[in-house]
Amino acid sequence: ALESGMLFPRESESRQIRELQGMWNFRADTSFDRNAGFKDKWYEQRLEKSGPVIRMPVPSSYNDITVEQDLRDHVGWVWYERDFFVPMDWVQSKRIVLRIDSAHYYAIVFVNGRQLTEHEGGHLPFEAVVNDFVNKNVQNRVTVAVNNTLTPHTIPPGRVTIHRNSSLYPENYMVQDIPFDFFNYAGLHRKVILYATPKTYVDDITVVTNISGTYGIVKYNVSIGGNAPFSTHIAVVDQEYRTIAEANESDGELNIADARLWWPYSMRQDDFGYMYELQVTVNSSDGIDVYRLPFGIRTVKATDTQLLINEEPFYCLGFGRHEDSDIRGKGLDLPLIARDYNLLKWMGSNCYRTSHYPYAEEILDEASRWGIVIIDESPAASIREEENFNDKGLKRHLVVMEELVRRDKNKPCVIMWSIANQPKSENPKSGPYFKNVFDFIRALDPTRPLTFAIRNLNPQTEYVAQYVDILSLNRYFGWYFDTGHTEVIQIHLSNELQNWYNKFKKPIIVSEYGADAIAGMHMLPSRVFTEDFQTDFLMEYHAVFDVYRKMFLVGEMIWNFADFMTKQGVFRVGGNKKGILTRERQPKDAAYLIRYRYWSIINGT
Ligand code: BDP
Repeated sequence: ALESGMLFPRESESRQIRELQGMWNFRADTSFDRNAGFKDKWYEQRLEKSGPVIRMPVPSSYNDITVEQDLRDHVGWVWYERDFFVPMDWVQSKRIVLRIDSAHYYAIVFVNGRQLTEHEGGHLPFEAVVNDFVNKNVQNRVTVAVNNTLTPHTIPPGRVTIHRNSSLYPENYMVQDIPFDFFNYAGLHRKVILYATPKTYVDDITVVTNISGTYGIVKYNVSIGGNAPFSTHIAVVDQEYRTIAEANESDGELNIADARLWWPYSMRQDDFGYMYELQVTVNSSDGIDVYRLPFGIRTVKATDTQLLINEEPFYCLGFGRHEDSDIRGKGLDLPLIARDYNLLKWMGSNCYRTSHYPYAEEILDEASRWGIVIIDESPAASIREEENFNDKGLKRHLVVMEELVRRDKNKPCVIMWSIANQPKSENPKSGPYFKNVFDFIRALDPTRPLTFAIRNLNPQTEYVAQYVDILSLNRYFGWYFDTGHTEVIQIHLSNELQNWYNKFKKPIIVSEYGADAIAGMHMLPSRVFTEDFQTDFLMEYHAVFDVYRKMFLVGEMIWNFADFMTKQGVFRVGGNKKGILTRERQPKDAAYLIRYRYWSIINGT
């Protein structure tokens, strides 16, 4: 089990934050074994003493910042470094934490030349206390080595091939093969933060809510870190800063009269995304620590035909997405985040899946406020090879799930966990492997339904679907099958929905369906890759959805919200073009179709 909490750093009267964003020094290790940095101890002195450095923005992927193909396609370690200062009063009395919100894929962190911590896995945060590492009066140096190498036992899996045939390839030519359809962007993708708390502090909070009549029931558990004896005070505060319930126990239940529930905006256009705060105060000889956790009161449940939020049926009008944009790759970008939510709302989308990895907390916290529902997916994309299904991979998968639940458990927007995307669930070995993952996550969080995105077309040879609460099907009739033939989509899709429902008797979301369209390309009658085809294609699917959403279909998600970058390949013209928006977030024709459809469904017209 994980040893501590991972509360999102929030400022309060007892907590201070210093963000270490900006231009860092950067050097890619291009030595043959990619190990010069460790061999020559680049972290022991300033990085520029080791050789030439360039300037690199944090947060951002490093791949598309320069004009060098070598850096874009680099495999192995890169090194980041910058100076920072620690306020004097922090050094005297505070617990000082260095936190990295995402470093893809493996990271080792040094402060003033000494190793502070290491972490495996992008997309999820890690942190360490730095009090014993920092200098009080002079500047400090943080050095982060990040390695993007994927193996059959990383989550997600990948493979590095070294070509030994020197008559065909340069000496020791190295390429990274990735089995998934998005570019393996790497680097310090999200914030690097230095923050301070009192030495006895709020370490973790878990909130689980329920509804009884007009009451909201708030079960909470607070864990405290540090050594001093302490007392706690818990208060539920509403959006007008009124305290509406209080307690002194660190573990308990509070009843909220006339609770305002957290609703998706599509279900309550006048009252959505309502957030309370659980204000936790710890009082000890180390001082007072205050942490305010935003939460919402809501329930989620799957029946055998429906997905219920607050006991009312919810229908997902959504998308698969990516953290992806020009230049910054997967780097956190607030203007992009805000633009995306404005576009989601413009189209009437009430829901999306964080395909194919956990997104930044800044993104999810906006979803909670916008009343947009999230299916929170693990980074387990494309577990498809024989050698992925073993104990080493499984162990890693469980750690990732635990880190994901620890980070996102209190977010009201998150209504479901997606354990994986398109594992080879027709391989008998996937059965026991995934049973372990499902049992594990159900024990961690019994309050949310579970799913994974299914590529297998045949419910008769399916080994994992039996463990889900909701079936998520990724389907490409008319695109990867019967390419260009929109006239067969309806038959295929209805058969498919019936077959899977009949076998498993569980609600279904079509979690992916989509066609590439090059923005601006038109042909009538339509052909693949035109905007016209994308529109025709979607309409065929919608005709079927409109029949089954009155039965057991609980959601539709277009692949994809926006065009995104992939590895190079003969099917990918400058990336995957299945977006109904361009990568620059401008609409293709299909966006207007979707806007009309989604809002008509929301408004019941
Ligand atoms: C699906 C994958 C998704 C791909 C999509 C496609 O889940 O990651 O981008 O196919 O090929 O099967 O466009």
